[in-house]
Amino acid sequence: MSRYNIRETEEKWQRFWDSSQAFVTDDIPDKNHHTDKGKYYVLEMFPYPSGRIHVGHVRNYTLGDVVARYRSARGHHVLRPMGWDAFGLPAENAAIERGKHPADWTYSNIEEMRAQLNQMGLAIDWNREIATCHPDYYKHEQKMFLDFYREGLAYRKESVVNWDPVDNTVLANEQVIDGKGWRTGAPVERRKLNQWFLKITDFADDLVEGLKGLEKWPEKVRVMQENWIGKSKGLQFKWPITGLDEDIEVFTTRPDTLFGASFLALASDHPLAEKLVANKDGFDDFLSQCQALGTSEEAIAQAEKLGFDTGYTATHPLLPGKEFPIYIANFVLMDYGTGAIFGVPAHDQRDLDFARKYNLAVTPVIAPHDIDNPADFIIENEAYTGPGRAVNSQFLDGMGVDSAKEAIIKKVEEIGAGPGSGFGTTQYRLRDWGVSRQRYWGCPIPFIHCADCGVVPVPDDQLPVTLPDDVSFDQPGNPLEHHPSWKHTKCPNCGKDARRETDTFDTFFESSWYFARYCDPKNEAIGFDKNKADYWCPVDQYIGGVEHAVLHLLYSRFFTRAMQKCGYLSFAEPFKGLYTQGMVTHRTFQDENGKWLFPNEVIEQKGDGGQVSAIKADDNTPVKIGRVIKMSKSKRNVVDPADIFESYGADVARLFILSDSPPDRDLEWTEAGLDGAWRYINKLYRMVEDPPVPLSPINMGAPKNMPEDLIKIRREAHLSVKEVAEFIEAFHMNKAVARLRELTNSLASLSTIKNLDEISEAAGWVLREGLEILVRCINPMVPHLAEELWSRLGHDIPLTKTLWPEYQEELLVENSITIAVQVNGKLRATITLPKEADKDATEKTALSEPNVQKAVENKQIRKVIVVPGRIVNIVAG
Ligand code: ANZ
Ligand code: ZN
Repeated sequence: MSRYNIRETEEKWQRFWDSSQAFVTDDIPDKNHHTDKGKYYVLEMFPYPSGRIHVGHVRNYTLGDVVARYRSARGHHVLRPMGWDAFGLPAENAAIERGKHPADWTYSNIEEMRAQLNQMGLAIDWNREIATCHPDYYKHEQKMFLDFYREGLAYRKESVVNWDPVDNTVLANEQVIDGKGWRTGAPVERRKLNQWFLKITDFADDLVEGLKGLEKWPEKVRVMQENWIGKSKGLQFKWPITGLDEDIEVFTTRPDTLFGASFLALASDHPLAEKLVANKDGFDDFLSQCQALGTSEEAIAQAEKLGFDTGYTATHPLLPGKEFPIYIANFVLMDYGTGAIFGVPAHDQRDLDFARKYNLAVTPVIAPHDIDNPADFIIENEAYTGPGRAVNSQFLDGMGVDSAKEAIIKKVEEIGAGPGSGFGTTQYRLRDWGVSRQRYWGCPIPFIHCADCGVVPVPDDQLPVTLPDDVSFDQPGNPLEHHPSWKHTKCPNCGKDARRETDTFDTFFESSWYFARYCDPKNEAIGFDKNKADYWCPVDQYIGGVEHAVLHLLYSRFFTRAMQKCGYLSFAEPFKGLYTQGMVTHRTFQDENGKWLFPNEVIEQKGDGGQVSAIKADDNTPVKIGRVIKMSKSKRNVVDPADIFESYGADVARLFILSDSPPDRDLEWTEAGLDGAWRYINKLYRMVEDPPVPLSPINMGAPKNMPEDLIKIRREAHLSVKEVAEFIEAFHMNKAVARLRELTNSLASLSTIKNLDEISEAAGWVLREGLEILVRCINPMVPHLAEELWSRLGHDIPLTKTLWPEYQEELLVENSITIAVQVNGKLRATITLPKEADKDATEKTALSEPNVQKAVENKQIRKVIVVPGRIVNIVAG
């Protein structure tokens, strides 16, 4: 029996797809194309060219491939590109550690990874490949940045960076480990530098609102984005400082708790702080304690609440005669709200911790509904943040939280607590996007600093500003800064000596618009033609890891709005559909000394009782099998896709990935699972090579007489066409595979069908029909095998040009039934009848069954009980 030569076959089809340009798409396809289903843009998050693809990539791109091949079989114009998110720190680290130029390292990694992706047999239009580190790509984003600047969407301001005091260099967040510089181990300091920002906050509200229309996004991602943007409605108003001609403006989301206030607190870097502390003893110490906390909101939330009493007090117009102490507090952030708060210890945990420490009053002003006498409601160590009724609150008493909020806002408006105050306001947690990085391997920010003219944009006709090639990494810091000549230039404005901006963009910048570049990747003049982007976008199906649920997706959504504002395109949302795939996990292994082992260093064995144990492959020493966790290099529980392609081929890997778990769940990678996929692929191959019944010739009309047993198989095949399509569209790839496996089994069962000799022609026809359906439906998952079988079934036109099968609606409705025939209470046969068959017809069919005849042989039939549609009982003796 012939065996399926996986590797040879896969390579053959890959060459064929390549030479026939099977996946090449026109920029704007001819409207009179063979179908009218319209465009479909499939995109997977592009990889960072680290050098090798990992199993997570394989899962991601397999999913994208199923969608792309399926959509194209449904008659869509499919755009499915691929490229490289090629700027970033690892290339610089390689340069520092191995003396390789970041560009050489990156481009050679791209070569290797492209070859690996090609081994997967992906339906990618490689003519559209982009690498973001190439000036042909990044020159366009420099132009965009200048346009954003002109529109007021880009600006410079002072902000805090991580500073390594030993290397005298700025560190990226990922270079700070436990508060220390990754190379020097020195405690990192906060420093202020002028940095470039993008005004994402201009779109804060629109970015929240837009989420509502993203129905094809996972709910959890929408919630994460919403939380990140953090929209709060509240009240902003002023408290006059006693004895000074100044006010403190606060922002609160709980105006209803105003009568429970017991102090005011300012951020340590609040503009008024200096004036209020005015050389008071101990403030410098307090300040350095605050500084040591770092900038992360998380750390600030965890830390002990500390304050510095300024000695000043403030009053509130609604609370005449009452003075509130003003503190500087470490838990108040300058860049949220107004940088100042009033503290209500009874109803805010931070305020309560603070009040206990500094002996401030704790007055409950909201009592839970089940408390009758407010005096019974006492706050101990836990603030009450739930619903209830206002108490101890003058005219608010008795009101619910929402009415009390409204009443206070109205009152504050009435008395007008200072100009611009007293109005309900909305605050966002979202901060503007700082895009400056003090690194070499990124896109240069196209500005020039002139002593006389200030910050001057590089004129459009001088773009791109390209990176210098001759850089050295032998001293710490930004190589662009140290380069002998690169940064020296002339001011475009006055012509005097000037200095180039040496910061480069955050690499999220490149990935914020790449989806649009793919629509017109060769355009030299502009980033992309507007019509082309408008034709293809938004991306119909975006697929990637949930780790990008916030930043990348939010930045892209902002960037699209910014591009829209500057006239680059006419839509606001880049990704109409989003799917986030789960992780790939694997067992972990450790040797006797606790050293982690790679799966391919281990032999797993099954004991008599089915228990699994393992030994080391090289010396047979025992191996401890550990938990199933996300594949990670540090635990060594990784498999190399290249090895899998080598030993099993791409289709097996693809099928295994799709079979086991729903794509949004974790997938446990196992040898057994791969074996299962491998066996199925060989089985399917044999179905065509060595069919269960002789296959009828291609393009033969349906035979006239079709027994019910065969109709049943046809029905299953046609039902599969419908269901597999539905499963794929719902991303239930595992169910689609399961359905097709069932169909395979049913087709295989043709060899055991009753009266085969008499109906062999019809059986051969049903087998062909079933196989042709099966092969077309499984093509998105295992395209090499499917193409091979399709051609072995006698088709000249490849599957890449073949449409999804049509199913016959009338076949799906079941018009026959199968019932049991018992003789003296024993099951002897099953018979299949038209649904409407009457008693007589049912009895006749039952008695003519050979097995029934055998059972009543030499006996007298005493009684035949027919329950139509259910059962036939024969009593004989
Ligand atoms: C009085 C109050 C009473 C508050 C109460 C809360 C509970 P969200 O919902 O996250 O927007 N706040 C305002 N600005 C702050 C800043 N810069 N740093 C730290 N905290 C700040 O949070 C809004 C609440 O957080 C505000 O409402 C304010 O405290 C505090 F029972 O005002 B609240
Ligand atoms: Zn100048």
